[in-house]
Amino acid sequence: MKKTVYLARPVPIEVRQYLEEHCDIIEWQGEGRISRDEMFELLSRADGLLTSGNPINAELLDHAPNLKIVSNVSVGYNNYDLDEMRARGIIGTHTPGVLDETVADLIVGLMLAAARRIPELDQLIRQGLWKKGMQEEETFGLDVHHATLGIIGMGRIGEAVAQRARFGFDMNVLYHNRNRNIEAERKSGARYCSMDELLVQSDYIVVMTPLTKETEKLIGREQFAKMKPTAIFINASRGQIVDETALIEALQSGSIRAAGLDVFEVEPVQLDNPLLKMSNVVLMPHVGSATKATRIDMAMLAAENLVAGLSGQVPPNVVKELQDLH
Ligand code: 8YV
Repeated sequence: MKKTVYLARPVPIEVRQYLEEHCDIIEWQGEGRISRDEMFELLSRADGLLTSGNPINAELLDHAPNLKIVSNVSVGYNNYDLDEMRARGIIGTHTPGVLDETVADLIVGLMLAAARRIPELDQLIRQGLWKKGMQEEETFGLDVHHATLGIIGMGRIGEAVAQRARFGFDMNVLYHNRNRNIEAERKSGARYCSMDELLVQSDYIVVMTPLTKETEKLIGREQFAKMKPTAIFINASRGQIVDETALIEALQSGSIRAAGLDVFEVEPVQLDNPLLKMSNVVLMPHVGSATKATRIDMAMLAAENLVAGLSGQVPPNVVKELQDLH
């Protein structure tokens, strides 16, 4: 008898077809957003859940008596309450690897856009402000080539960024991580250093750590104060890793030069957020992995994780904190 999978988000047709071969799919068929009670009704019938971002907490799990596996269509899994999942013997999976290059592309795009003021100067032209006799200094940006890049969190995506920096822009790459990443050092010549040295030495600072209890608000007033006044700060990981009030203050005071952000403390970012009024900030709507090919790959990997977990196999991408459950 096929297991029942609750699709809490849409999936590409080829992924739906794959799932239908192996499972019975249930999903919200109504208009607008699903209500809490309607979601709980679907969960009450589910053996597996495919999601990206639903908080997997005690309340949700208490309404899912048959649930065996939760599959995130994302590499991050800060939506998982790992203790509650463990207490119930429910495994959680994620989608590492398939999105690394796509996210790294966006991070380099944010670096270039912030350094050369691409959105700001694009608007200058569209608003008819490009005038003969303009002072050249009005359009100056910063060089990326041969500058120093500091990567906080040298995982797979950090490694992909380091390679782009080293071989695309001849950058000097520093990194700070819980542990040395010898492979990254070998592949891109990245040099391990302390957080303080990275903050003081770097022209570009990229945060790429997972969001955990340890990394929440990792970058705050103290860290911004150590950065160069010409530093450009990039975050495409999770907004909560940064004290956003401290970031706003650093940008407004000139303590750092600019920022490129794909993630925010509150998403979607609110219209009254001061970041939206700053010309030295490049904003993207949490689209690090948002190319068609990559999102198909992520959804397919999440589906394969689900099917493996529901057929008694060890899914290939169980999150490390729950790997002993299977
Ligand atoms: C997902 C993300 O890529 O992968 C992650 O951790 O940050 C997300 O952007 C997106 O939700 C697609 O599922």
